[in-house]
Amino acid sequence: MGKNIAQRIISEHLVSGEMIPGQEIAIRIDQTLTQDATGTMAYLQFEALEIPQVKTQLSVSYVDHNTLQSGFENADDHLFLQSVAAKHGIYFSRPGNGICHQVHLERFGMPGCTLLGSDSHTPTNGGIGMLAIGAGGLDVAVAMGGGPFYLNMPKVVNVKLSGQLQPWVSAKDIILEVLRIMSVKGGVGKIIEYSGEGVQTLSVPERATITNMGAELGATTSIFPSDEITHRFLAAQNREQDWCELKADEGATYDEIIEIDLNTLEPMVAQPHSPDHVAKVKEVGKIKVDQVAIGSCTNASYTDLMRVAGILKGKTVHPQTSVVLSPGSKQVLEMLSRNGALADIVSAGVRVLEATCGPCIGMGQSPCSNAVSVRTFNRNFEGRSGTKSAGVYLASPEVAAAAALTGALTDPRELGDYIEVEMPEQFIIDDSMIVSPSKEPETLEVRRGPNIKPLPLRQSLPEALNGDALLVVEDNITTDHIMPAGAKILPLRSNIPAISEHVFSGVDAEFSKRAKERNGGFIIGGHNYGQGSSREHAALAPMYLGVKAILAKSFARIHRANLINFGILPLTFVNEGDYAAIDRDDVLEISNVVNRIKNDEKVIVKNTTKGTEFEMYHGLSSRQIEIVLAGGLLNYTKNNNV
Ligand code: MIC
Ligand code: SF4
Repeated sequence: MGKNIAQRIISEHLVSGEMIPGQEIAIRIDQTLTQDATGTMAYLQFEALEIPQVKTQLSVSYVDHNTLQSGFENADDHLFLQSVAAKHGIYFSRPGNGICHQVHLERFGMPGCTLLGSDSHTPTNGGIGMLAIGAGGLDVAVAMGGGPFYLNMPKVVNVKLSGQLQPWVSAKDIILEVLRIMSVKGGVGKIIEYSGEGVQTLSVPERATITNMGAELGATTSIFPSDEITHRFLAAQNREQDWCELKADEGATYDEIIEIDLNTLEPMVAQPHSPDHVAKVKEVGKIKVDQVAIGSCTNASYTDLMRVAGILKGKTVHPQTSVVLSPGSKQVLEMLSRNGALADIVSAGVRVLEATCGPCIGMGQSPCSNAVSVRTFNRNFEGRSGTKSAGVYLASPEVAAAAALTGALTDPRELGDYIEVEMPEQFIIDDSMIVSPSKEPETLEVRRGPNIKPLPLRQSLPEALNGDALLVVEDNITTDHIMPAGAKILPLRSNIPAISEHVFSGVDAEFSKRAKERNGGFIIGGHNYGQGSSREHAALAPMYLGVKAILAKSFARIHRANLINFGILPLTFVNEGDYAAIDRDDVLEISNVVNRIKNDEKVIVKNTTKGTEFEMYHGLSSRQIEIVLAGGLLNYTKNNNV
């Protein structure tokens, strides 16, 4: 039987398991990437494995998140990352060189290879035909040490694109349409593979916009074929040798098919506070816009920003609207500066930032109270912008630029003639901001600032878990709820005791204090608990506070894996109705847990406050059982010498 693209790459990298959807498999990882906000932990974990040099074909450490240096912490972390990279065979992309996914696409991504990244938007490189998966830093550390990556074999969904986008409709509108159809949990346990004649109308950066935001579906990853367009993109990056053709076999089958006619799409937005709350711009109407933010790993490519420059050229942004732009990479910024487009942007009154994540992760540029902020980003969770009362609308660069000029949400088709932008035949290539690893690693000292605290570890799983229901939360709780980011909290990423004070702070300011006073306990969640980012701090900090298990209706993939990696049991309700019968502060008891898990039995939870009892599934593979029993992946890896 013919294979689809995802199955082909997985089969070529399969280390163990059978490719049956839902069953655990392990794959070999060719390349890894980290970014600074998850990277400090990942490299502390890599150091704990005591492996001198990475065993991957290529590992890159990027600095793009924690770039606002309002104290010594971030700068110290950058030095740690640079020195640890040099010592262990890792390339280091300096702050200012760009957002990890964009730079990786430009300079390193290779069709047909596997990429594991400690960032949930790692699937961006699916735009170039990589099997690119986001994971917690510890999984990436293990992969750097040559270990395989374990995941459940996903189903493969085929999104067939026909027709061609109409003027002013863009790649962002395609992924918003997919989100409208599938929802933020519709992609869990699935790979989204794109095909159809519509694919040939999309450039590599446009494809990358789509695979990037596939993360918001909860999908394992998304992937495009590698074709002549991919070939030309790589040639324009002086990387023709990295190209290979990649297409589904004749007769390849899929678990699900979704058809989208590009001709019928219109400019769209995702309304607050969820990426799947999608509507047409003209349906939402001309609401007043206080802020426009253009950039992020979703929409800050050369063509995206050239179109923005073209729209703004010779005009001035609306006097009531603050407009900010962060380019995706140094390459993009340099090209825009050399061809004059940056001057058009500056002259229009745009506030230009460095090539980093910036406002996307609340690293500055938080909007005003009750603001409407139109952003070309991928997430609009409540409070993520740094302003809890703000409503963020996710949109294409075209919609954002139209709002920048008019001060209101505006269908860009009202702007008149479409602005065509050609893909360059040759990008400006200058890798001087990428530092190669040292040739004499043994002579190097790793630099550790006072903000870098040792890794907390968990003991092996005890016979019984007792404690209070510390918090009861709804469906779709994001890792931004669990472990908020932003300019004030992000600098504490290397300091678990300090960052743990902020767990759930936007949901319940007393959570951390309560958890500590009561020696930990349980969190009760709805569906899709832990959606969003790969930040393992959303597991590591609750672990530090003594959280023993999460009782939820269902989990997001990366977060569930992170919980297991840090020895927190992710349990799902056998009867979802039992969720409603638990109140905050109820005392819960799980006895004989080790045996029950070992014997693959359901776990029984006693609610001693209510005098009730109910069952939970653990759903762990035999390997995951070993990890949980050992108190986490680091203990397991060291104990087993793997
Ligand atoms: C995000 O977009 O939420 C982040 C910040 O890039 C995270 C990683 C992190 O929290 O450091 C992600 O997407 O994984
Ligand atoms: Fe950075 Fe935002 Fe992309 Fe996360 S989603 S990697 S914060 S630009």
